[in-house]
Amino acid sequence: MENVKKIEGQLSATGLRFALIASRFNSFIVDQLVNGAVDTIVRHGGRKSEISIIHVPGSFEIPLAAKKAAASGKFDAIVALGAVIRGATTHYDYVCGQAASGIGQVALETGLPVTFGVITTDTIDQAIERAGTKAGNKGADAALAAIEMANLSRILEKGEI
Ligand code: INI
Repeated sequence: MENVKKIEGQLSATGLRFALIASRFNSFIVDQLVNGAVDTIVRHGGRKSEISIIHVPGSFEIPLAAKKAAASGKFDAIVALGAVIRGATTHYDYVCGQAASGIGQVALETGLPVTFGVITTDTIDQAIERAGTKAGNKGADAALAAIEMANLSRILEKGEI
């Protein structure tokens, strides 16, 4: 649209530092999300040496680790990676709810971009589809969102608007 000021983050990871918070639960899926996230960061100009992978037991524990990583001041963005697959119990709903709201809360409380690469599905097949097969790779998507938000945050914090 003409005469409208467009403000958006670039998709360049050059010079940016990332923390990937990865759950060990359902690691056969989460490992693929981690691979997708690292690949996306590197393909957008980031360096592997500027990526830290922080492991937590399950998706429920991601928010606390993300909060502490944000407080360290060592990262420009955080990518939360996990896989919550519905079982026969209601555990799924509690883990999903806590992971989603906790991750969002960390971003708002700390002001650091924290993106959501936690797959929530009914079946293992659906999770596999979202971890680098038919439905793309949600880890790669979350890493791309983190790159964009880190650059957008810099623009907004500098007041270049
Ligand atoms: N954690 C997950 O990351 N995915 C799951 O599917 C899952 N299920 O189904 O139970 C899960 N549970 C563990 C949870 O995240 C905590 O680690 C655990 O409750 C200890 O606090």
